Amino acid sequence: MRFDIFSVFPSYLNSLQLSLVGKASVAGAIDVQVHDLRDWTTDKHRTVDDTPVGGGAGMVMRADIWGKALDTAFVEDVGVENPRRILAIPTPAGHPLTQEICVDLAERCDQIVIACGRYEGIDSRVATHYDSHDDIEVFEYSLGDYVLNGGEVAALALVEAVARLVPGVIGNPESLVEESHGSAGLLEYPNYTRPLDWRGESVPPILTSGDHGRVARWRRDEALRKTALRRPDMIAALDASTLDRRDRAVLGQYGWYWPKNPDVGAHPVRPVTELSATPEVASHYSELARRTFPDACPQDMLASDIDAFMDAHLGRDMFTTYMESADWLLIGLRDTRGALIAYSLSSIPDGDGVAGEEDGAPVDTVLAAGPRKGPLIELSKFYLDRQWRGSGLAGMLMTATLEELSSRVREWERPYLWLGTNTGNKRARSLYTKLGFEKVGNRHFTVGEQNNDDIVMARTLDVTY
Ligand code: 6GU
Repeated sequence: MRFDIFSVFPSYLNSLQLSLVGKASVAGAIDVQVHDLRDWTTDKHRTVDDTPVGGGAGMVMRADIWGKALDTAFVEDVGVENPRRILAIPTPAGHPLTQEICVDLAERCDQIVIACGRYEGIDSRVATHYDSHDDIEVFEYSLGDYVLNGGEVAALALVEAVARLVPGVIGNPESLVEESHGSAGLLEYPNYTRPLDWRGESVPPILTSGDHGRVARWRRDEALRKTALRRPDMIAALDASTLDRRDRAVLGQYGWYWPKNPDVGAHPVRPVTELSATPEVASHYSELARRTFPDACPQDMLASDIDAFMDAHLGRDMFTTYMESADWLLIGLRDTRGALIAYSLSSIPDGDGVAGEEDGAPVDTVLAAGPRKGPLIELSKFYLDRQWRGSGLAGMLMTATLEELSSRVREWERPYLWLGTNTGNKRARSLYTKLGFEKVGNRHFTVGEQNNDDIVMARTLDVTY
């Protein structure tokens, strides 16, 4: 790989003679040539810039000087036939430079020519001109969202990032595998060495346990945590089908979820809680309700009864009522694209919080079941769209529901949340048990003509599972 760097401060690039890049040059794995742009000027003052056409502050570097300089690099024999050449131009207005791009450049290029601008940059025709050459690709790149005085630091960064990926430059290519921005798509886990105790800080004991499996798992947990905190954009770009149960437990703590059996290439999402939905989105709720309600009904229930029930309780108008009434709490979860993926609906008794006996509300059942006192809130609906079941999202929805209910009934003494679920719905029962509910009794629940046996479960509002 050959690098040609053009700058008005060539000595800025002397550091390329140091360290790994310097050694790789001496060994011949790479060839780095630095050029002084002023060598291509013809006037006494060796001028490389002029005022911007159209007016404005600063100076712009001249296309004619750059053209003469760069032409000399692009006719260089770089030791292969039909070399693949890149003109890299550092600029804060460029594409963000990434590890993926560096890997691609290291694999695909024979020569990288870097044109370091100063002042307000290089006349734009330079990029356009070389881009029109079939054998040259122009790549304008940026190191990040801040402004440097010139491209030299960015040239050093590009040479170092690409050169270390050229075969023969790094002694142990294995060290490239686990590093940040490597194939795992995560930031690297923290590293430690001796002394094991330093200024009162010790090395995590698991690392000295000798248990390689547990060390690997700990490192992955830490990499996931660090990435979740610092680079949520990288979590959102992960392939969810490559993440395991333990990954889910870690990322769930930072609000990330994905369907239980994600398609290959599906990404984790950080659902957003919708606490005060307004009637414009009532149809989102009724559509989700109509998709999910039949799943909670017993096998033998008549489709016509289910439809009639949904018409009466889960239509758009009903959701508008739930949204507008202080007696109901409706909470939704939306995915990254804004689609509604889960909701809960709670019925809050008014006044002093003493519930009435509606629809077989089992006040007595719940109160009789234990040393419980206080008003009862009914968790009337708690539904996740199908692909989200078993994803852990139910925990997020329950936490949001409990927290919001707690804040609404702060003055109540020991409030309880209860629900009825069909006796045959084992999945729901085991979920509610996981979410802190206990069975406290039974009730009958009528859908259409049919009488259904429900179990009644209850829990306190404090958020601990
Ligand atoms: Cl590549 N050049 C300059 N001048 N400033 C920058 C940059 C590049 N990347 C971030 N800031």
